[in-house]
Amino acid sequence: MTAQFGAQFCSAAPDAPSLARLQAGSKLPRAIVTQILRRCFAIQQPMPNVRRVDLKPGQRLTVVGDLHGQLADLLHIFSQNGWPDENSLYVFNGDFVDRGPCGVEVVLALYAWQLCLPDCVFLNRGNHEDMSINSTCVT
Ligand SMILES: [Mn+2]
Repeated sequence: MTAQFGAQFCSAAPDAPSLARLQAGSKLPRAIVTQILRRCFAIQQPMPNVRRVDLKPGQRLTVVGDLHGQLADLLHIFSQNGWPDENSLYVFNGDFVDRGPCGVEVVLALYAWQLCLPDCVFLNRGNHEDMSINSTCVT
């Protein structure tokens, strides 16, 4: 998975596995979804429960919370604030899913970015990423 995968994933490029296509009702190829989930599990499993974010000079940090399946909101934030990179770190404070219509797409986009830039994209699990909550949440 290349460092550009996250941007490609979120772009509207015709040859990219893009979220814009997902929004239009297309499905991602199973192989891509499986690859994202497996690779993300592999890098997340050894991570500590609490990850410290130390900003270096020139770096900025954006904290995003409660996306709740709102893919349009995530893409709007990226369009206004820029893609994550080594000078623009993001912390996503949980509640990625439930309530909104695109929880799977939001999670896959966040995972894709974390895979590409694990030291720039931080994901904190919210209570809606707990089985007991999201198995009972009605949208
Ligand atoms: Mn919430």
